Amino acid sequence: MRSTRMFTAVDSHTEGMPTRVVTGGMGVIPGATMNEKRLHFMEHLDDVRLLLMNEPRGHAAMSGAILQPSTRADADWGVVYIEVSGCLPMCGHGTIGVATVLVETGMVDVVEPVTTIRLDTPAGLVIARVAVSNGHADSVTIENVPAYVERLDAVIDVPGYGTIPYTLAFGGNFYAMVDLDAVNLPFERSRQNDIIAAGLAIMTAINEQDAPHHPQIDGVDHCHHVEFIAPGSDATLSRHAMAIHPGWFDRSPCGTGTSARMAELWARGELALDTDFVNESFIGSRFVGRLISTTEVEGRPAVIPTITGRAWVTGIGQYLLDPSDPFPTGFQF
Ligand code: PYC
Repeated sequence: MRSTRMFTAVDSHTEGMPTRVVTGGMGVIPGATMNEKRLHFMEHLDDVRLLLMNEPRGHAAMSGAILQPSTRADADWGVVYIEVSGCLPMCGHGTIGVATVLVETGMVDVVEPVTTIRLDTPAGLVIARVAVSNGHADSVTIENVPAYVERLDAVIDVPGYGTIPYTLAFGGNFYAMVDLDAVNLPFERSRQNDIIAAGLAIMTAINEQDAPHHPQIDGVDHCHHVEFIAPGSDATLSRHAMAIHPGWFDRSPCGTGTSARMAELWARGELALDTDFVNESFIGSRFVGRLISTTEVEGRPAVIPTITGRAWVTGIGQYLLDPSDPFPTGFQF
């Protein structure tokens, strides 16, 4: 066996969605903040993401998180998120996976019944409270960065689809929320290719015609997520299909998407603080969200969301790169 790279990772899934938590092999990424590390990684180290996320080590909907030393005094660990689409500023299912792995591997001091882990993410400080019994991480509640609505009840001209109503909100990433009825598609996995095609057309139209920019987080300047809301959804229980660039669905209920959706429902006056909101994924798995306080982001009314979900450790692996491997950055099929 020969290898020029070796990464150690603990694999997990959060309500169906994988998080490959990279615990070794990366070293310290340059950057004074976690977002600077994310931007440096994207520019200079992206081959690592491609190796670990793409086939044959990953797959078309692969996602992960690289552990880093925190850059802030008030956090325990830093995280750079990686997935097939790039490096997100924040990932909810990924954070639930990271917190579960940190507890179950003993990489943090484990306290029962609740272990609190403060995470330095590119989008800001995220607090994970892990419910632990007999050493097992039973569930994780993350306190997310501020979520806010950027555009309520906007419309966009989408070639091939006409004028589509949408709401754009930030919950750690920008989400365009669109009723599935608006693109005349049913909430059925048998129509997943059509739903992805509509999602990609909508995100392309938004990015070409009116790309969003986060006022405080450098490099957050596009919409790569379309949250298609299923008929019958309301502020108590919402079902959705989350279409993600360049063409896959979140298997989990999407923590940052759930945050954006709650910000929308709050802006409409439909979701009050301290009220449970259940968000269901395309595969039927669920997160429970809550809004715990209000704040503001550069003058925009904003809310602090919490998201509760579960993750399970699925394996521990060492991922190698043999120098003769013809696919050093993997491939997408
Ligand atoms: O859970 O925030 C999330 C997420 C983003 C993309 C996939 N999952």
